[in-house]
Amino acid sequence: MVASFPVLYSFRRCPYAMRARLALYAAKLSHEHREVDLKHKHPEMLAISPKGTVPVLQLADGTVLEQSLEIMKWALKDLPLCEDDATLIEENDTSFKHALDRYKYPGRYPQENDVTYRDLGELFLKKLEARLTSNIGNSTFLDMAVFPFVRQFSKVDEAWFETQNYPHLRNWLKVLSASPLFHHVMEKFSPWSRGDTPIMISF
Ligand SMILES: N[C@@H](CCC(=O)N[C@@H](CS)C(=O)NCC(=O)O)C(=O)O
Repeated sequence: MVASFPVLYSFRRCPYAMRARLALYAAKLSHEHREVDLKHKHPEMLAISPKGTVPVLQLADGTVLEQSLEIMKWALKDLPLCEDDATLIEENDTSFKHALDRYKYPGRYPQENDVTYRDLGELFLKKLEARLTSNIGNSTFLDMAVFPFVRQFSKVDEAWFETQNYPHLRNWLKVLSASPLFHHVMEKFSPWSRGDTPIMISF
């Protein structure tokens, strides 16, 4: 059954779901929130998106958006995304995410321990640092698309990160982390079950 508001299947700590929520909340798009337990995914979600990843957004007309960037583009139709930013987002989603996962969970990739994934991740941080000399924390498409991932990277070893030469990046993380928008999207919800009173995010 299709609801009268878009329905978002989400997981609080997933960086892809976080960027989708940032976009929906920044655009003030009212929707129903369904928190997903990734170990027990809802049949309702799998029925519309069998690939089984979050976020998934089902629009009121039944259309299903099952990639975080698709959801962002739908929500932020009016926010410009320039070529350079699209290239950085692509790098975030490929080589930076690859390095982030291995830096964050070295035990999961023991065969690859000879590579310093922090160094590989820093290739991206350096580009972002250069890009952030202007226009920080304005909640542009780029900010929202990469912030959840860079935040995760910065938290793997905060003491190390604090001493590195990323003044703009650090400030950008600080501004966005302290923003009402970020606090709002990080609200905690229990996993949704059919029959629950819908959690409406209303604007
Ligand atoms: N390309 C997808 C990636 C989404 C993704 O990988 N989400 C993770 C959580 S962060 C997920 O749902 N994984 C499935 C699982 O853990 O079972 C997007 O951009 O939306």
